[in-house]
Amino acid sequence: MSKTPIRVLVTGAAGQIAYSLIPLIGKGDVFGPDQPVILHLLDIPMCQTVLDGVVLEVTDCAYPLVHGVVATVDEAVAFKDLDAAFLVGAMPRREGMERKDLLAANVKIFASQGKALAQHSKPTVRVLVVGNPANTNALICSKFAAPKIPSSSFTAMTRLDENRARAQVALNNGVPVCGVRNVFIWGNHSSTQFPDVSNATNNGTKLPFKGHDEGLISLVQKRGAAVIAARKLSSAMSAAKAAADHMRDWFQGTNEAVSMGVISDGSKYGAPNDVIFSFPCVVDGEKKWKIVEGLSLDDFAKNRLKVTGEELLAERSEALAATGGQL
Ligand code: NAX
Repeated sequence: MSKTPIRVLVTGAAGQIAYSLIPLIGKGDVFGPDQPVILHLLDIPMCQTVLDGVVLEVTDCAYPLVHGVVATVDEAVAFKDLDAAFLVGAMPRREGMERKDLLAANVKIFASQGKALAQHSKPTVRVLVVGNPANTNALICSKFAAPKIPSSSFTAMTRLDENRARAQVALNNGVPVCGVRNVFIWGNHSSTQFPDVSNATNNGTKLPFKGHDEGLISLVQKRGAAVIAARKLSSAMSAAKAAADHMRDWFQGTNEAVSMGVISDGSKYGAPNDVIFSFPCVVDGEKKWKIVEGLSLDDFAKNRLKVTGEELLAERSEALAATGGQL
């Protein structure tokens, strides 16, 4: 018997990440080769025409698994009965914009989308925030969706950073990337993130660890800027692939540890309480993630986690201030 279609939202649907992400969803790479989807596509009114064009192309792709498309600029329509949401659309940083203005603009967007999730989506919806600042946007969104949707149903994407680091480990060791695992991103999806290769394995065998590689850490932290410098556009193909990897592992489960920005309760690895912090996670068959425990952190790593945790706390206070006392 064929499965009931699930409703999957992509926001920022007229943008460049969505243009690479929608095909991965349509082909079954995310929710499985036998899981039909109804695509919900949201963008802002200014981008309505581009959104219409995306719908023309999705239609022309004739994906067997796409059982419907709901393209809209209305949040109430976009968030109706969702099973999964990729929140990709966000306010980009404009020239001269300070971090606090950027945070305030995004708080407005993610507060509104949090309310819309609570009001219109299924209480079991799983929400992946890609739009930057992804960790803090996810936190704000979860707070406005509470208590109907648990904070554990909100995650932020650090999988692109993990994929970048895995690829570098593979290159440095002269092995194909497919066997490389246990490369983790800790903390914020920002330049304070800590790419940690100390546990890296190839085909299940531990790779030699000769101390933290500042070159690799810096390369991963600055990779987004390198792509912009070369392409004159930010990462889109790789960002979409990472978003698909993240949601696939969340929806379908994984025994392999993968990096996910998840709510921290302050009890693991010294990360602060009540921030969305990237940890190594595994996911069970019920779509429940769990932070991998028992990894050892040396002083270098502990210090990096402290720095990125402090940045997340600072972002949180600025974002909460921007809610104007609503939280
Ligand atoms: P684009 O500018 O190509 O597309 C963004 C789209 O979002 C636009 O069509 C815009 O109209 C729409 N949008 C803005 N506000 C919206 C709202 N309130 N509701 C619905 N749609 C809205 O950007 P793109 O390259 O697709 O990047 C999207 C976001 O991903 C950015 O915030 C970017 O910083 C972030 N990224 C996050 C990454 C991560 O690892 N977490 C990596 C890639 C990427 O840089």
